[in-house]
Amino acid sequence: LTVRSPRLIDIDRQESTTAVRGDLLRGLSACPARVSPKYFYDELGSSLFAAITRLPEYYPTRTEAAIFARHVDDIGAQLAQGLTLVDIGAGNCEKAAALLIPLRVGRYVAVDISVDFLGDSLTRLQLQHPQLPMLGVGTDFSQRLLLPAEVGDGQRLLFYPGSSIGNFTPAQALDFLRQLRDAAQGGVLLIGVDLCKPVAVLEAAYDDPLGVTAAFNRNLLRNLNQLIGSDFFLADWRHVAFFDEAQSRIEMHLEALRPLCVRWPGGERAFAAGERIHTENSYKWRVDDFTALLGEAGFSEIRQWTDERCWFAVFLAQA
Ligand code: AVJ
Repeated sequence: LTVRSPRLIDIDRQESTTAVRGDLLRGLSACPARVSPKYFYDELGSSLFAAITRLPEYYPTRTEAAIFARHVDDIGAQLAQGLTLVDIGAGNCEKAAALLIPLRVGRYVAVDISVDFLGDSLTRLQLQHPQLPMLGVGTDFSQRLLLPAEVGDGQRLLFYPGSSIGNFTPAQALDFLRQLRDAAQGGVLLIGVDLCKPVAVLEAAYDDPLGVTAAFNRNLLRNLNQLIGSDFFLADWRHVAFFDEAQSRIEMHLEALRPLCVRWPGGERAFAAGERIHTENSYKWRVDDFTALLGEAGFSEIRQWTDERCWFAVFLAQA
């Protein structure tokens, strides 16, 4: 038996490494220093994130999966069959894999910044669904979501699970939802959103005792060394994660353990002991506020499902 290998297109291949370099150097030179969370996801970073989703403290992935498992028939009843499922930030494609059959998906398109990781994930998934047309799209959608014509003209179900929307500030989230609405071309959006909950639960999820989240955060420095030729020494940096009530977000930082200087070809940056690099925000929403945001972005017929603790919500909305 031969199974076709899924087609892969890499949209940003030509997007010069100089753009990435410029972006990173600007952030590293800023005060306070910052690096976009999109740089977490090199191959090892993507694997570390997959490990995070299996941690007992990291509730979002399993809570969302339980919501889907429990309500998939109800969700499917709202949808036509044969839709093109467009998985934004597909990663290991695990979340969508569980929905392909129950939602009677006709075509699967996986979009992710990490195209190498995507290729492996899709090849595995194609073995389980030999008949399902699949396409992988490598693109950095964090600035601008543009889907190539190869996605096809089937009715679209845009899938943005895992509360990745949480990386955006509310203003950025509104802008991104509008882009999702355009990309849906009159179809629907299925999106997972992490909700406000006791601070101790949140902070444990982002600072686990096994240290996987710390490794995920510090791996960013390895990736930076690769990308810009810097000389970050990982043992000099510690993982910091806390909930900021005022902004309703988890912040992750890397904190210098001693005064140090990081060098790269053409530049350097000194850090005082305790100085931080801001690496991620993960906003936590209230159901009513996110419903309002979807409405503001132009979505209608908004439905929502949650777990019994109301820790996570899945929204379905008409584009
Ligand atoms: C992939 C952005 C949803 O914010 O929970 C997990 C990333 N960072 N642990 C999140 C993450 C640290 C994750 N998102």
